[in-house]
Amino acid sequence: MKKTKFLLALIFFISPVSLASMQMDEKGMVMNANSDNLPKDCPQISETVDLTVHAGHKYAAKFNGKMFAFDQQEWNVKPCAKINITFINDDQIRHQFMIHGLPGYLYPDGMLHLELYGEGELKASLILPSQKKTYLVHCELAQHAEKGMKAQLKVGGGDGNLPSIPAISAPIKTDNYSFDWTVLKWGSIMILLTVTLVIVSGRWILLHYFWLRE
Ligand SMILES: [Cu+2]
Repeated sequence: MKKTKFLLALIFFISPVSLASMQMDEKGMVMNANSDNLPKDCPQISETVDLTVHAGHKYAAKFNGKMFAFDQQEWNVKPCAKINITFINDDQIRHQFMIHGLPGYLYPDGMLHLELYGEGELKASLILPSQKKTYLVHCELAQHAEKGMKAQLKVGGGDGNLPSIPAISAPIKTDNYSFDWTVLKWGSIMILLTVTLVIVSGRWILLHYFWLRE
């Protein structure tokens, strides 16, 4: 009897978790994809967009001080659009494509999560609500977003820019790449003294030993 109660309690406890749909294999995983369920505020799908997103180190090359990036930093779709995402990881390390702020009744934790453990490709669909909103897209692995893997998805023009999107918005905390001249203080004084000494003594040697002899 106790065992049955325990099992029932366990099932009750686990069941909300099972709402989150998840596909997983040896190369990656997709969590909370939704290709059929319309958001409450959408009478129908307004447009279907095929979106290919690349993730990799090479896409960060054009951004000063960045290490990882998506090939694009912004996408624009209509309210109630369905997006068929093809996520491609060009690196040999893990990368994610996560969209945050989605309605919780369709996407548990308000999130769509695609992840590749290395080079590869994944597909997933989602349907967006009608609200004009800017959704955060990023890779949540430690330091990947801070190092550039951050983007935004605008629905109906969005509701502004998110901070720290490479080449789109100013960072919250700016990295400083200016040269610290104070480290050169003593070094430069020594160099200046040496150069002056060489010039002065050189002139003196030339004057006294060669030119003035005759
Ligand atoms: Cu990453």
